[in-house]
Amino acid sequence: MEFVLYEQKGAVGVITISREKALNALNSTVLEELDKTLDAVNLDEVRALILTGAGEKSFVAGADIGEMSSLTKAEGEAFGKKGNDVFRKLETFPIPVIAAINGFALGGGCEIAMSCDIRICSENAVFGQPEVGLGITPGFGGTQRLARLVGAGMAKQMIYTARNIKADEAFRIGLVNAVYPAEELMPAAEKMAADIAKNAPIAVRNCKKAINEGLDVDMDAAIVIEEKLFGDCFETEDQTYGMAFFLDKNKEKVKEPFKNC
Ligand code: DAK
Repeated sequence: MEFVLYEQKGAVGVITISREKALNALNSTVLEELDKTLDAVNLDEVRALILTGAGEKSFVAGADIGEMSSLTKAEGEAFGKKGNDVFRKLETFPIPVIAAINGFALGGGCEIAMSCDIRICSENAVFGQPEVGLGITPGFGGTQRLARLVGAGMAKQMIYTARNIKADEAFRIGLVNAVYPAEELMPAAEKMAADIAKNAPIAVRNCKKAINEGLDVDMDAAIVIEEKLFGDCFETEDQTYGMAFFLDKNKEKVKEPFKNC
């Protein structure tokens, strides 16, 4: 791959968008490579993913403005579909994805981070949806995901003004869960991913599905989704073992890793 690196560290996979010269901006090749990388993740072994950008300055500085500038309407639509498909693949990926945001997360960069389950960032991170200043609307889900994450009022302010915000403000409005000094960001992401990977994989996957699918429907339907996914955990080796371990009064016992994926 030219612009996307993938490394598996035990049960954690790390995807790095690596196009530093253009601050990791998303061109068609990056989007295609991201798609292929996700397809190649070994879901029998990997239980959580981290998505980050190469270098110290930028996570992703948006969609590639050079590539987009000369698109026709039909090409713009095709480019948008390519992005939306890969963002949706990330959002619905069976295992949790943590965005480790190490600098600029603008336009498509903010949007790809919002397609991940959890966002943490470095102190130098900058977030924004600058699209209206370029004559377009956010096109990779920004109008939808930002409003769901930070509320319609704050999303509208950020999108209409195209004003960037810094890490502390992103934390204050709930766009990121935590802010770290730059050198502590990846260790924190890896620790969080490892904490997730320790838990019962079928249960974690079902939690992701229940939260995502439940948010799209009313509470009565959401509870039915939860019931189904809750029931689905029973009779799995992990559920049998996890509960038996709790009930076992032997203080000397050591918890075994969960096995199923
Ligand atoms: N695209 C292409 N190249 C970019 C880029 C981008 N988004 N951002 C930065 N670069 C390149 C710069 O052109 C420069 O290249 P060289 O001149 O060295 O060749 C290099 O990265 C370093 O950038 P700067 O020299 O500008 O670095 P600074 O530190 O001075 O500034 C900056 C950093 C991040 C503030 C600045 O680069 C900047 O404002 N970049 C643009 C940020 C931006 O506006 N991003 C949003 C893009 S719009 C769609 C769906 C989605 C989208 C579009 C359509 N459809 C449904 C069809 C998404 C749109 C967007 O994301």
